[in-house]
Amino acid sequence: MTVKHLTKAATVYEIAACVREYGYVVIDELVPVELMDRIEAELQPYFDTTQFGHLSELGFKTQRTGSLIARSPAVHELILQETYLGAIKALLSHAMTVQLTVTEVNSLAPGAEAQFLHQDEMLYDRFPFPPDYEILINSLWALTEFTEEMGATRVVPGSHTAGVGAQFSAEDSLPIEMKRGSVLIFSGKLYHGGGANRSEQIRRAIDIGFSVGWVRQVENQYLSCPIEITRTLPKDLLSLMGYESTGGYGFVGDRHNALAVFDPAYQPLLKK
Ligand SMILES: O=C(O)CCC(=O)C(=O)O
Ligand SMILES: [Fe+2]
Repeated sequence: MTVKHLTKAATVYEIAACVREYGYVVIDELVPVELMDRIEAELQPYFDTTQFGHLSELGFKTQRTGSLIARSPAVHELILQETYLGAIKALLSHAMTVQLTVTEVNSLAPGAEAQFLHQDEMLYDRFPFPPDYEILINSLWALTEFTEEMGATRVVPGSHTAGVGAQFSAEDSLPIEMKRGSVLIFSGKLYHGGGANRSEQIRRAIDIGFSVGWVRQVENQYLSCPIEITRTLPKDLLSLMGYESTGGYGFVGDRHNALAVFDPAYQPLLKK
């Protein structure tokens, strides 16, 4: 078994095809290290004050620093990276709307133990979604380098077809080693977990997750970003945060598009 890697020249279709076939793909050095430096500088004050996890599933030596839209303007560039977002939208194109479901940095301190292998989809009450229906696509950007020793995320290749309740052991999994600025994109059905950090360095992943628009967000985007900041954001980001309404869900007032709260130019969904 080898880890599936693509270069940053890969097309949206190649990326989506890999995720469909293997359950995941790594795109090497998709964004410059300089963007990672800016994100790190913007988030450092929050890293310094984030508490460690209080559940073994979340890691007693793992910090999860959220609200990245509000806290790091540079993260907006990451989320809106064209090839990356194009691939995510292609993988969720069966949904009327695609939304951000989580934005947080997972920091594994030295001594952090390996996380249990799991499917991210299980967050939704372990509901057995159809095997051919993707509810969420997750991604982990390497804010620091990812080596096996530092606790690189481990994936079980092809396990996205195994279904709810499948059992895998650490030997079935591979470490996703990658350089800063690279990204691991994976299906919500893929079995994976954070590795054990046996190094002296902190391993940091920027976890940006997307889901179909009709499930509840894992991280509440409406409250994670103060309205004063939300008002300044571009429409593409507002839509991803969940402020895009369809004819069926997400409206405000008299069936108005919720985006009209920020700019009346976004027309009501229904014309008089
Ligand atoms: O940080 C990681 O390597 C993976 C974390 C993860 O999969 C999770 O918390 O759901
Ligand atoms: Fe996970």
